[in-house]
Parts: sequence; C-alpha cells; structure tokens
Amino acid sequence: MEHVTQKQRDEVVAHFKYKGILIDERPYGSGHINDTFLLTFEIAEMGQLKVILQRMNKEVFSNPVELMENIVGVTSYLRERIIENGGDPERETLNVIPTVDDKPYYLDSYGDYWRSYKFITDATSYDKVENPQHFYQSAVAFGNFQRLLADYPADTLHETIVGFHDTKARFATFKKVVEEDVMGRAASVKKEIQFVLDREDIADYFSDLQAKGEIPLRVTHNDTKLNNIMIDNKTGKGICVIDLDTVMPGLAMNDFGDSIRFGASTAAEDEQNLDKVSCSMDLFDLYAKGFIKGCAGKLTKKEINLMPMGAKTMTFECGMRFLTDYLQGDVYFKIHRDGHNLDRCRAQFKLVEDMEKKWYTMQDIVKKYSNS
Ligand code: ADP
Ligand code: GN1
Ligand code: MG
Repeated sequence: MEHVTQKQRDEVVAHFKYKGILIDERPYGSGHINDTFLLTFEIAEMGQLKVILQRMNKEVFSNPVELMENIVGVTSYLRERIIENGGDPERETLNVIPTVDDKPYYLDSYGDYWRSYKFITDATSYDKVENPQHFYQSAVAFGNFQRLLADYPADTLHETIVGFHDTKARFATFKKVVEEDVMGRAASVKKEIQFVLDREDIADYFSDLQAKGEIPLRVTHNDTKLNNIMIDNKTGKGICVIDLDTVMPGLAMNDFGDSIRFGASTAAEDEQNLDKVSCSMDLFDLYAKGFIKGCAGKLTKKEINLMPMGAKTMTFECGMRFLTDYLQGDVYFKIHRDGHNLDRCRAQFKLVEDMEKKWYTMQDIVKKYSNS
C-alpha cells in the first residue's frame, strides 16, 4: 500500500470525533498488517489523552466495512460481559471512537479506510516474553476471550479473510506460487520449499478431522500472538485482547498454537541465528495451563490433546505463508529488510523441527491437563 502522507492523515484526523489539540502523532507498534499511529491530544485544563489511529490494510481485508461490523459487534458484546463481571470496559476491550458522522470507520479521499480506538493506558504489548508470568497471563486472557465469546452468534460474523487458517488450501496456494515463481526466487530456496512439500500431512490434518466432524468450530481470535494482548503494567494480567480483525469461527487448537509459535520460541520471529530458535517446553507447559484455565471447561478432551498439533500446524502454516510471500515479492507482510520474510520463514521451520523432536514431551504436557 502507498505510504501515508501528512496531508492524508490531517484529512483523516479531522473526520474523527476527537476533542482538544493534536500535539503529537507517530507511527506505533510492530504489527505486520495495518498502519498504526499513536496520537496525543491536549484537552484544555484536563491534560493529555492518547488514541490509536489505524489505516486498515485493504489489500489484506477486502471488505473493511464488514470487518468493522464484526469489531463493533464483538466489542459491544464483550463490553456487556465485562460490565456484568464487574470489570472495566474502558480497558478490558477495544473501544471504537466514531467519526463525526457516527460511523466506526472513515473512508478517505484516497480510498483508504481508517478506524480509531481509545488507547489502553498503563499496559504493554510485548514482542517477546520478558517474564514467563506475562506469557501465562496472556494464555489465561486468550482462553478467557474464547470462553466469553462461546455463545456469540457466530453466523453474524463475516469471514474477513476467507480460508484464513485453512492450512490445506494454503498448501495448495503455496505449490501454485512455487510453480509460477514470479520473482525467480524459487531456485535459491529449494531447501525451504522441500521442507513444506515433505509435510503435506500437517496441512491436511485438521481439515480431515473437521470433515469427519470430530472437532468443533468456535468463535476464535485467530491471531493470538503475544503482541496482540495488552499486559497490565501494575498487575501483570492480560488486561485486553486486541487486533480483532480476524475474529471468526475457527479452531481452539489454532488459537493455542499461534501463541506457542510466537511466545514459546526462545528467539524472535525473525531471528537469523537459527541456533537460538527452539520451542521452550517450560513456556509450552505454562501456556497450556493458562489457556485451559481461561477456557474454563469449554474445551473437549480431544481439543486439549490436539493442542501440540495446533502448535505445529500454526508454526508450519505461518512459515509457509512467509515463504509464499517471499516468493511473491513481499506483497503481504510488511518487511523491514531484504530477505525479511525468508528469515521469518526459516525461524518458523526451525521451530517446527524442534517441535517434531519434542513431540512426545508436548503430548505428555497436555495429557496432564486433559486428565485433570
Ligand atoms: P496489526 O494488525 O498491524 O498487528 P494491531 O491492531 O495489532 O495491528 O496494532 C498494532 C500495535 O498497536 C499493537 O501490537 C499494540 O502495540 C498497539 N495497539 C493497538 N491498539 C491499541 C490500543 N487500543 N491501545 C494501546 N495500544 C494499541
Ligand atoms: C500478522 O497483524 P499481525 O501482525 O498481528 C498476520 C498473522 C500472522 C502474523 C505473523 C491478518 O499478524 O496471521 O500470524 O502476522 N495477520 C494477518 O507475525 O494476516
Ligand atoms: Mg497485531
């Protein structure tokens, strides 16, 4: 997508129901998809107030209007549940700031869609596990999120990205992209391509079980990496689940698995030194414990026993998506250096290999919880 200009942002800012004088604006966060800005306003004698402003990625989300319908629906629902439970709805769910026309998004004169959220104060979104307790608390919060949405009317949700975690379909796309090789990069990544082709069984696994009706579809988050949760600076609790663009019917194991991929790794998602990349069994255990606690009895024994498969599937799928994007010329994920998507892909595949080595340990860990 085109770079956001100051002129464009000025137009957008003027169309939201903001109060006060804008005193600071800066790019914010490390998401791979949307363009996020932090704005600070000065409101007369009342002091400063921060808000998040985001340009939605319309190449990734082809229907931003439906997407915002999902977000308004889900956040209003969560707001009621949070109030019932005596929580703070200003901090425990996203709050959409409307436009001057009372819409949840603004379509600017460049054809881009924007939205704005109240900034969640006194909380941090971590790119890496700095304290294992944060990871545990993020697990409880993601589990809790799924539990709170268990009775949400799933048929009212739009599928914002069709086949988002259809790993089988992504495998088919990958093969096509390798054949087309539009950038002429395939010859230089033969080893990585072979890694994917050797593991078609992973891509098919959940899809086959779903076809047999053995695993339920639930309302899930589908992008449960650690930086999509705000951790309260004082209590260390997972205060708010953010990045709700992909809340859709999905599999509990995949929500579990994507958190493991990102948070239980001993290195960053884009680590170049693969010797540093492994899947920590201590963190895996901690997350399993927290997630199952957060879901509070809503998961079946089968779903719990399949959690290691969720971790392997999500890591494999994400690595394959990074490689697909590398082969297509880095058109999907934001990159910050040459070969960034390839680095990300290699780190994911190193993790998959490590999970394959630790497979029985992972199984034993979840069995401990499914039997309790
Ligand atoms: P992306 O889809 O690009 O990952 P996110 O919605 O996750 O976009 O936002 C990017 C980052 O911005 C988050 O990781 C988080 O650090 C920050 N952020 C987003 N929304 C809020 C909010 N309401 N309050 C505080 N920080 C936020
Ligand atoms: C993207 O939006 P963000 O940065 O939280 C991606 C996820 C990937 C993740 C890899 C909509 O997440 O699916 O797992 O990057 N989101 C979308 O870091 O494609
Ligand atoms: Mg994000």
